[in-house]
Amino acid sequence: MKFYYAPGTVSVASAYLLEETGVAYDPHRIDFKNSEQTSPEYLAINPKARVPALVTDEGILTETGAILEYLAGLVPDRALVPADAWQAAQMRSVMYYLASTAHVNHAHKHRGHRWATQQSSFDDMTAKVPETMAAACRFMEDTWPLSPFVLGDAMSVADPYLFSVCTWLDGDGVTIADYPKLAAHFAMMSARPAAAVLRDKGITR
Ligand SMILES: N[C@@H](CCC(=O)N[C@@H](CS)C(=O)NCC(=O)O)C(=O)O
Repeated sequence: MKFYYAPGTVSVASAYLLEETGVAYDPHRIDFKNSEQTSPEYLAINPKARVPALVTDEGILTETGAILEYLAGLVPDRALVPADAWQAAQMRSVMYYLASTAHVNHAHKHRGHRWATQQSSFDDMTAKVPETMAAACRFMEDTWPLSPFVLGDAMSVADPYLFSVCTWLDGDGVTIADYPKLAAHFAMMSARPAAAVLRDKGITR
């Protein structure tokens, strides 16, 4: 499978799971500095002009949550989506929160042009990011098990998703050490072999 990513983005979540599961993939880096995500060639792959995108035998898949669940389905023995309906819903609750709140908070730092046109609006949005990301961290710390995995004893696809978001915290002005459970989760995920491979490949910084 061909996997389109950019270092330091949410595509790290899918890259992590690809490494964690051992599913074979061919990584293809999209050069944000040269706006490759808006090139005609890439728009033919993902018309949303975003990463990640995964080219499978069945078609092209976008959206982190969908890619993660697809990969989990390829390795059913790993049980990365809980069989229990309540646990599976808890996992999706985490993932929807990361996608619709934490990621959107983070995007206000450099992607203000999605929502506004004035430089003063961009500046205001950027200035707010440490506060909104800290609020997200407080919510996650106080609400999720995170012991050691997001859902508790067993790893799920929510774990690499949270890992990718935590790679942003330092740059977003948040001190992860202020959130001991989150910090322990990030340290644990950073110490797994999959994370080392991502560092070697330059997919995480
Ligand atoms: N909901 C999408 C969001 C993907 C997304 O926003 N990716 C960002 C990187 S974190 C991107 O490709 N940005 C390119 C741009 O804004 O030009 C997902 O979770 O996969």
